[in-house]
Amino acid sequence: MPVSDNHDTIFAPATAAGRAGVAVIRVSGPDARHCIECLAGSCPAPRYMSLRRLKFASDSDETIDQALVVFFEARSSYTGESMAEFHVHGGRATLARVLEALSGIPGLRMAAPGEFTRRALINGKLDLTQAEGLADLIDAETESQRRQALALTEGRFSSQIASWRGRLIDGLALIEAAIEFGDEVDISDEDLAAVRSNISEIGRELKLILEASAFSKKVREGFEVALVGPPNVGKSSLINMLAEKESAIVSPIAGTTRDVLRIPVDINGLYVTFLDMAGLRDTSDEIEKIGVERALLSAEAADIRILMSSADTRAEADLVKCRDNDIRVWAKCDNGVGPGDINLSTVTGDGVAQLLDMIFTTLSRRAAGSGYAAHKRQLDGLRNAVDELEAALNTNDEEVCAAHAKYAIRALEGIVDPVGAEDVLDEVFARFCIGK
Ligand SMILES: Nc1nc2c(ncn2[C@@H]2O[C@H](COP(=O)(O)OP(=O)(O)O)[C@@H](O)[C@H]2O)c(=O)[nH]1
Ligand SMILES: [Mg+2]
Repeated sequence: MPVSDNHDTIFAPATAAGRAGVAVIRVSGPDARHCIECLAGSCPAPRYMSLRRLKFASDSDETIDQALVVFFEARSSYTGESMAEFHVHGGRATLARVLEALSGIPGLRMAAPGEFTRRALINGKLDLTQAEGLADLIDAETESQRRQALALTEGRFSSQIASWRGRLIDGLALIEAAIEFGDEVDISDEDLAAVRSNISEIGRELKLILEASAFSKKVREGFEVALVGPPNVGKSSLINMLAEKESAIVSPIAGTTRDVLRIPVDINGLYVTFLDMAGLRDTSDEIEKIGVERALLSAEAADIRILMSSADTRAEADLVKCRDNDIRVWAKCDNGVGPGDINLSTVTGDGVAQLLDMIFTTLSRRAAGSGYAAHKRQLDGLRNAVDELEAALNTNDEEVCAAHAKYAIRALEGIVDPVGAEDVLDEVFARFCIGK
């Protein structure tokens, strides 16, 4: 997409396509007021909603709809440009006709995906981490995703970066003064030592965010919980119960499940994907063998494994090694209880709530200190800054130290404002939908 040309006026539906009570169409650019005048006759006072009869064009007798119309002046709009909003009835035909009317106005064009937000960014209404947060907010399906995205959108990460940047600039000023005017101004060794310890403290804080980011990333993308056990232990029955539908084939024939099946479940606001897979056993069936290999790989990569056993199945010992976060489940406890963290039955429903609770507790324990930086781009920037800060501390040469501190500052700045990096912006805004 080309850099937004602020002489263009763009429009797009802001609400999802399909049948709905109301559909909102947004317009941004210098002709926003003119659009309202063309379709609604006159422009209402800024930020006041007004009920208007929309005409197909200023000289047309055709009424398209009764709609609420709002005008925003450039300084107080989402994009930082003049904006108009038409809240029309949400039928496909109405929406299509209003869009047709708008495209008939000279100088107007349909917006590209994310173009409204891209204009907001160019006009300084938000920075790139906030824009990334907005895209996440629109995609958020669970509570934890929503909270994390909102923190990013509200600029929590940006202000954190601004504070690191400010502290580094203060330190850098002192080092540079020592280099330039060491003979004239009185900068003690203690002052320089304090700058170094400040740099090291900032490096530590950055690393904490990076450590927490593994969790933030999982909140954004989802955790994986693998159901592991011998054939017929009841893995597919359990996943169907969790999914509240028949997703996996359940049968008394061992070796039925072969592909890895992924079922998303919302556990108290955490986005968790359960993996059902082939039962682990030695088998001579070539296809089942591939299923078992895939199962072992998926189990290895999962955040938590539910290791299942039951009275009527024989575990093939040592196929998976037990890990810290594994949960051991004794299945089919309606036939009698057994060893394990939880006794569970998909027939009576016993133990299922307890299992979900345990998964939630285990995952939220890892949430301690979780942050909001979850995008690869943001994390790469933090890593670069950490490397530069470490290099700054690893030298006794003040000039080299100052140079690395400067690179660290630049790496941090690049996270919120990648100046001139159009490809980075293209990538971020490609994730947006049209109309945002
Ligand atoms: N009694 C009892 N039978 C179960 C339970 N869960 C599953 N089964 C039965 O065990 C057999 C294997 O179940 P399935 O879910 O396909 O096991 P998988 O091979 O581990 O996926 C089926 O006949 C199920 O009806 C349970 O909790 N109690
Ligand atoms: Mg199965």
